[in-house]
Amino acid sequence: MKYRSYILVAVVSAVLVTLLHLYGCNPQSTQPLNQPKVTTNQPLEQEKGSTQKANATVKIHNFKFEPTTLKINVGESIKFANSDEEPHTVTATDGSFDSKALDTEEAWTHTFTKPGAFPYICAIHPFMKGTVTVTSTKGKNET
Ligand SMILES: [Cu+2]
Repeated sequence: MKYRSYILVAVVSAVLVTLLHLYGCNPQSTQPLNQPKVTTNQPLEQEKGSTQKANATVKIHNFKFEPTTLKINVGESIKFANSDEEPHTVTATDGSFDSKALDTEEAWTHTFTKPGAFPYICAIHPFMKGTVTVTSTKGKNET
């Protein structure tokens, strides 16, 4: 009979320890451990070049740059985002900038440091045209 009560004590102790462990000292252990992790997912738009926030965005869609003409100030940047199934480039006709090929959902940001008009094309589809007009802000607030 003594042997049997030893087993009973042992079982009760084991249950108590388990209960304490689950609900007492560590409530988080009741949550499933195999939750899917989402941190390894890549962002939808892969940034090329500068990671700074762009002042304006040109969407490349349906073999067009939208908007076709865009005015910004010196030192501001434009993000070009390709939402076509085809690869496109943003290539200045004077060679001052070139995004290289942008895949679907890929974006490229360029900062314009010189004033002037910058016509650009898609090197893959040269009929795609756009213009960025960069305005100097020097002396604007001076009299
Ligand atoms: Cu193109």
